[in-house]
Amino acid sequence: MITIALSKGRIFEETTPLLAAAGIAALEDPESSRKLILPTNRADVRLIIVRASDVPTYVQYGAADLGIAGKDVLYEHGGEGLYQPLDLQIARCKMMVAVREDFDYFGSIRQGARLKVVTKYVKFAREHFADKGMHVDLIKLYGSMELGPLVGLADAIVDLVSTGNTLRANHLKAVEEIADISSRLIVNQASLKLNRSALQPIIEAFSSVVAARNSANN
Ligand code: PRT
Ligand code: MG
Repeated sequence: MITIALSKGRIFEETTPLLAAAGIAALEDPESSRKLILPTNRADVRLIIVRASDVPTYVQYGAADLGIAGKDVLYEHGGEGLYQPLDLQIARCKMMVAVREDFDYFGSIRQGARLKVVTKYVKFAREHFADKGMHVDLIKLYGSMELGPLVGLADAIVDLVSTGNTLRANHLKAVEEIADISSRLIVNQASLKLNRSALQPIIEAFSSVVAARNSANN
């Protein structure tokens, strides 16, 4: 049995065409089903639906052979035990620093102010501000970072931005870009050694879709 760990929402949606290229289709929709283990059209393949930030953990310990996770999640996880053969170029966004529209971010940095920053992405944030030589107080949140600067919890946020609609709706502005984010295929290292003949065709099918999309965009 091959087990593939996915999160519902954007990753599941953008993975569906990749699975189709490998001849795999879920038999139920995770948005409407309450099942955590979804059978597929192939008796030897099943999908497990977990939180986006838990995908690397399931794959690391071999509870799933394959998974798909954002670079944000992989970086915070650390990547131990994971083989990362392919950037799938899906669920793209940017890791950014944002502040209130009326906050003079670069002015406060020039004055050497010690900023308070809320984020779910503590490793990204710590490294970004260390590279800039800035001392900040990092406050860990698990969601809705955008609220932090609006209620005085923080001066800045480090969060993912795709359309920018969430920032605009909350009168925030992006002031710095930290990284381009997309999702990667991750593989349990031991599974790949023991079960290469079953996993390799799936990896190759995903890889052909990515290559075809890249050449269509160039
Ligand atoms: O939602 P949950 O707490 O369960 O977990 P999650 O947010 O980690 O998972 P999910 O499914 O929302 O995201 C899965 C992956 O999609 C992330 O790990 C990213 O790699 C990627 N991704 C791509 C995004 C976004 N775009 C994105 N826009 N993840 C989150 N967002 C959020 C962002 O945090 C912000 O709150 O969407 C909001 C901003 O979006 P815009 O379009 O208004 O700019
Ligand atoms: Mg989310």
